[in-house]
Amino acid sequence: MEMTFRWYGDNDPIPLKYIKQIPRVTGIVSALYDVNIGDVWSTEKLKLLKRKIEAEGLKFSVIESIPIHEDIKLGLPTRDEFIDNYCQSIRNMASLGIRVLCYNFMPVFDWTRTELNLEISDGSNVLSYDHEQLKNINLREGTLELPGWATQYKKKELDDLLDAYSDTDEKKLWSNLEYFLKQVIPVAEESGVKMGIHPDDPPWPIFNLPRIITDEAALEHFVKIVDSPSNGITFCTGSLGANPKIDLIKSIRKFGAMERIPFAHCRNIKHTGEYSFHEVEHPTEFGDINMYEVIKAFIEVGFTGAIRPDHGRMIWGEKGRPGYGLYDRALGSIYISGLWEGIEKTLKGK
Ligand SMILES: [Mn+2]
Repeated sequence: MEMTFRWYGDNDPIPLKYIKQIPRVTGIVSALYDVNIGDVWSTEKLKLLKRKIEAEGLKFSVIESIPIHEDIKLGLPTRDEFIDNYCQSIRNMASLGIRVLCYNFMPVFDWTRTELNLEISDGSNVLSYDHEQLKNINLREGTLELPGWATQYKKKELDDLLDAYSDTDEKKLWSNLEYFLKQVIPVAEESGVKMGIHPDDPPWPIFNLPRIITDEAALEHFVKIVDSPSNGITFCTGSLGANPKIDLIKSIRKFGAMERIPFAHCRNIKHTGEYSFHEVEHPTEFGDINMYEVIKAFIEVGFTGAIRPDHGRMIWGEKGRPGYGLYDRALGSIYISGLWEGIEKTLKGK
């Protein structure tokens, strides 16, 4: 297992030299943030980012994420050019020895929360999702001042996009994903890159937009679309765990044994309703995810990929990017490393 940490590049208030001081963290998960969606990620830009990371003695282990242009998700005729570009980005990262690519296939919105600053009992602040609150949001009206993401679209742009998706149901989204995978995965395989799709977060449809990477059956279907070691999953315990019907441990054992988990996100959440939850500190006792069993399953299945602590709370007065402060993610990371060492040594009997 390689312990990694997400870094948002030069605009991240957390410098690499701080990340390097977290015990056992050796890898960086990063991305380019100045490339238009759909354009090729050039070797030059990636090389520059890689140099910065390596200058601190860290490794550029995972790209998270190269966004997928909406035209690909919508299956528009323009998708072919964007898919060609995506393939070229994969070849470029591979040429620099970056071998893991995390991505997602969620229409319009990435991860979605209804509150970015929920205060929990210890006085820290966390991200939360309340389904009833989300249902009351009408994207066609209002000011679009929604937590985190909606501000990235202008009103007209969002309206057009929602219209474009009006005839895209789950079946069509699956078929558009299949079209994408059948062209991209052979290139990833040839280049020695493992792609890991991030589950939809939360794993159910929102705003009448379809979401498909939502449960065990979906993951099972997904890995079969292209039977290749490059067609894998970013196993995000927080995203998948939001759906209590998913047996996380069974899924880690199943897809891990198939060697289809190149990358994992570890995060704990607490359910507050059937489709509602808030995030919590990483250890088992604070949430509904048994992190001990999660790590044990990864060890027993022989997982050798990268793990990163996922979203953390805002603690100790830290201000920063929601979910991506330094302190609580560092605590999460050392907790996961501690579990790993303890369980691994116990299993090996030493
Ligand atoms: Mn995640």
